[in-house]
Parts: sequence; structure tokens; C-alpha cells
Amino acid sequence: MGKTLAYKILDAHRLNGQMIPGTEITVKIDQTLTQDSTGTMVYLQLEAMDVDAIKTELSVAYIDHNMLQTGFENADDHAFIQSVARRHGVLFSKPGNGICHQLQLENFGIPGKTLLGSDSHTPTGGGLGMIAMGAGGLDVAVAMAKGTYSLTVPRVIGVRLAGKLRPWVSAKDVILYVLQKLTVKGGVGKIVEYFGEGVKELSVTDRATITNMGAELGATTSLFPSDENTRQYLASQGREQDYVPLAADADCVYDEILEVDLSQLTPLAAKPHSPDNVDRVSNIGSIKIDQVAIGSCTNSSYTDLMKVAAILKGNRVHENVSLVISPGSSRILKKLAQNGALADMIAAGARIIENGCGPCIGMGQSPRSGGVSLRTFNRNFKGRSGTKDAQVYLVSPETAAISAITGVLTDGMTCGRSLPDIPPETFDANENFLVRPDGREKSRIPVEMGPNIKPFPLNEPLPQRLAATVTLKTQDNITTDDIMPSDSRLLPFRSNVPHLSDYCFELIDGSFPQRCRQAKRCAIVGGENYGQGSSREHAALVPLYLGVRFVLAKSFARIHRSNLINSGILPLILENPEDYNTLSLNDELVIEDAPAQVAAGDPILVTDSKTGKQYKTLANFSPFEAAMILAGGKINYIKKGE
Ligand code: MIC
Ligand code: SF4
Repeated sequence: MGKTLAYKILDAHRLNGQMIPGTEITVKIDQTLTQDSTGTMVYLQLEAMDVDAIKTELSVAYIDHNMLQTGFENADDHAFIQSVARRHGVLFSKPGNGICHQLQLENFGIPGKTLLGSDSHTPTGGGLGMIAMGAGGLDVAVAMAKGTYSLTVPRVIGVRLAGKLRPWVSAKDVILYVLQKLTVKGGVGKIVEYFGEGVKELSVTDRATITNMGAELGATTSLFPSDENTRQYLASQGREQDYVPLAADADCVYDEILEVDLSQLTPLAAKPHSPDNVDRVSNIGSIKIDQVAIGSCTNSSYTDLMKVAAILKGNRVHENVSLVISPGSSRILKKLAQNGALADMIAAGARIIENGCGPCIGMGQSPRSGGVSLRTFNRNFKGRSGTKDAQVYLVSPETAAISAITGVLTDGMTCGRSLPDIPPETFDANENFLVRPDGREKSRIPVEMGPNIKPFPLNEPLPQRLAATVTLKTQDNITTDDIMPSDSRLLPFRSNVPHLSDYCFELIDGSFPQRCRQAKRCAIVGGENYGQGSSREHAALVPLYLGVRFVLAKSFARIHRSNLINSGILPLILENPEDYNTLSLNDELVIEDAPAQVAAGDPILVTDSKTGKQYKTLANFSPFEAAMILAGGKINYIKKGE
């Protein structure tokens, strides 16, 4: 039987374990990327590991998230990252160069390679036929130090694409459709692999939009074959030599298949407050809008922005709408400036902001109170925009641009306008935003550490009797934005866990930090898909700082589960989901003989010390994960030299 493309690449990089779904393998990591909001922790951890030389073929440190510089904190973080990058031979991408995923695709992505990034949207690289995965910062630091990463072998969902997209329907609508079908937890433990006749109708940047937002399915990653379109894309970036044709074997068998006829799709939108709350734009109707934000790592490619410019050209942004555009990279912005498209946008009344994440992570441009914002981004979790009661809809660049003109949510297919074809372009590399390692010896390059950079918390080895008070009970699909919010107030403090701890679960229950400070050790009760969304390990480190020692939930999102384990916090799955109903705030829970139970494997028994009720939980720890839990987290485990 033939192999899926995902298994071919994983198998070719496999160092340990077998390709058996659900078991652990260790793979060689060719490339890593970090961005600044997770990067400070990554480089603190890399420094703590005291390695002589990084083991990857290429590692890049991008600055794209924390760029408002409202105080000294962001700039200090940038200087810190630049200094450590230089010490370790990591390439540094200066602020202003653009968003990490767009830049990695343009400059460094190579079909068939593995990429591990400290950002959940690293699967953008799957648009080029890479196995590109998001992970917590510590896992990326270890991948740099050792050149490896361990993961659970995923199952593979095949998405068969047929037909061709109609005008006004684009790649964003494809992934919104897939999200509608599979939901935000449909991809957990799986890789989503696209195949079929329709693949050739999508450019690499279309594919990257789809694999980028595949993160919202909870998938390990998503990927496309590498074909003639891939060759053309790499040639357009001056890197044709990096092209490698790749495809699944014709007789491979997928674990599941989803059929998508591109020609049947219509413009779609994800309604507040979840990326899978998808409906047709025509069904939602002409709701009045206040803001349109175009950009992010999902939809800021050259073609996306050229389409936007073509729609805006000669028109006026509606008087009640604020249109803000953030290009994906300096190379794209330069081209838009050279060919006049930027002038068309500005003439129409668009606000152009810096190349970077910007409004996508609440760094400015928060909508008005109760405002309706159409965004070409990938996440519309409540409060993420920086305005608690904003209503954020996720749409394609085409839908965003036409709606910015009409002032209401508009289905481009019915607006009576045609869309011009965007001819392919070639791009010059812009080396001036990159700082390449200069080969100086590590010891001769000092670490530049600003006063806001505080040490990260470390857990204790697993005690004999692990007793904890339930200090929070949550619903299903809790996001890492819920656990550790990130916006312009808080992003500058990503290197200061004590400061962040006052805001943990702020939007869900503002008294959580106080309750944790009163209880000695704490536990959280969660529903399905606990910890979905970003890769930020702050969603584990901050609870750890507050005393959280285990989380009981119906199920966990992949990256957050790993981040909990790396922090020595036990992610325990309730064997009987009905037990969720019995557990409540202030319950006193205890795991007796904790080290012996973890070492023996599932089930792990958690007892309510007041009522005596026992909860059977499943941890599914691999031997390596169990060892980390016993040691009190990954850093302690590494320090023990095991
Ligand atoms: C996000 O889109 O949520 C982020 C901000 O890029 C995060 C990383 C972070 O929290 O720093 C992600 O996707 O992993
Ligand atoms: Fe940046 Fe938004 Fe992409 Fe996250 S999703 S990397 S915040 S643009």
C-alpha cells in the first residue's frame, strides 16, 4: 500500500519509533522559526540549556507581534532576541520585515523539509509541501539545541479538491468550509492532506492560506503536494533551485476523506466568536459594519492585496467604516508601492499600517464598543481584538474589500462587479531587514537583558501526594486567549510571567488569580478541546506560577497539552465525561502515590478528599512525557541529564 505525502516526509525524518498512529516518534527538524511574543521564552530557555551550537539547518528569529513599542519593554525584548540569536547562529528578521509565516514561505520554505515554529500558524509552510508544525517555545528551543522533536503519530484526513473556484470565492472560503465541516476540534491528532484535481487550481499562497488556518481545526499540520505551481512560486521568489516535486502515492489510503467541490463554494464568513461558526455571507445578510481589517499571516500575500487594491481602485471606503491594511512582508509592500496599488488603496481611504501581526493579536486597531469588524484573519475569539464586546467576522480579502466600500457585509458574487486577474510577479529579496549570524564566538557576544525580562517559573518534582483545590471550572473549547489574554496591554509583558499572572483567565473569571494565591496548589476543570488556539506556553507557565498542578478536562488541544506537560502540569482526561458535571469549584482533589501512578500508566485516580468520590482519568503519557512529569517539567528533566 502506498503512502500519504505526510507519512513520506515524516518517515524520511524519523529517528525513533514506528509510524503507528497514536504512538510517539522522534523526527529530525530541519528548520525552526520563532517570533517575538513567544521568542523571549524560547531564547531564555535556549540560554538555560547552554548549548554550544544549534543543530538545525536553519533557524530564524522574527520580530512581528510586539511592535507597538508603547514603552521600553518591546524594544528591550527585540534587543534581547537579537543578541541571543547572534550568539547561537540564528538568523534575525528585524521588525518591519513582515509576519514570520509569510516571510518563512517567501525566503526559506523548501518542499519536503520539516519546520517547527513557536507559533501555532507554522503550518503555513504546508502550502509548499513541508511538514510544518506549531509547538510550545520550549519544544522549539530543544529542537534548536538537539535538532529533534517528538510527536504523536497523527492519522491523516485526505481532503479531495475538485473543480475550480468561481470569481469572488477564494482560498479563505475553502478553509472556512472545511472548518464548518470538521469544527475546531475535528483535526486534533490528525494531519490534513489536500489532494485531487482541484489542487492545481490553487496557487502556493492560496494553499498557504488554507494550511495556515488549518491550525483552527486543531490539526497537527496541513499540507499540499509540491507541483508546477510550487516551482513557479519558488521561481517568483528567486529560489527555483529549492523546488522538489512531491505527492502522495496514487494508491495511498487516507483514514478519512472529505470531498470539496471548489466550484460549488460561495463567499463564507466565520461569525462571532469561533472560526468554525461558519455561514454563507448571503445567509448572514447585509449587516452594518464599523471596521474592516485586511492582513495577517492568513491573507496578506501579494495576490490577496492586489485583489484588494483592484476592488478599491476608484472607489471610496464607506464613511462609517475604518479600513486598515497590514501587508504581510516588506517585499510585498515594496511591490505594491512600485506598481501603484498602494496609492490606489490610500486614495480609497485605507489606513496602511506596519507589516506585522498588528490588529490580529489586538496590537492596536481595537474596534469601537459593540462594533462589527470584518477581518481577513484566522481567529475571532471573544475579546482578542482588544474590545470585549466587539463582533468579529472572519472573511476573505475579496469580501472584506467590497464590504469596506458598501459599509455592509457584502457577497461579491451578487455585487455585479467583475474581478481582474492578477498577473504573476517576481520579487527581489530584501536582505536589509535580515541580520545574518556573523560567525563570532558565542562567548564574545553579550546577552542584552532589559529590566522587564524576568526568569521563567520552574515546577517541583512530582510529590508523593498531589493535593489541589479546584480554582476554576470552564466550558468547552477554552482558548489560550481565554487562559492568558494577549493584547497591547499584555504583549509587552511576555517576558514577565509575574506581571501576566494578574490577568490569567481575566475574561472568564477575574478572581481566578486571587483564588489561586489563597489555595496552595490548584487544579482546573475543563470541557472539550481545552487550550485550543495559540502555541503560547504562557497559558501553561502563568497557571504554573499561580500554583496550578493539574487540569482535568474532557479533552485537550495538542500544543497546549504539550505545554502543560513541559511545565510539569498534568493534563488528565476524564474517562467518564459525565464526571465533569460532578466536579465543582473548591473541590479538594488528591492524587495519592502520584509518581507511582504516573509511572504505572492509565488510569490515574483522582480522589475528592471530602466525599471520597474517585475520578478515573487517562493521561496517555508516552514514556518520555511521564518522565518529564515526574521530574517537574522539561527543563528539570533536561537538567537531570536524562
Ligand atoms: C496567535 O495568533 O494567537 C499568536 C499570537 O500568533 C500565537 C502566538 C503567541 O501567543 O505568541 C500563536 O498562534 O501561537
Ligand atoms: Fe500574527 Fe495573527 Fe498570524 Fe498569530 S495569527 S502569527 S498574531 S498574524
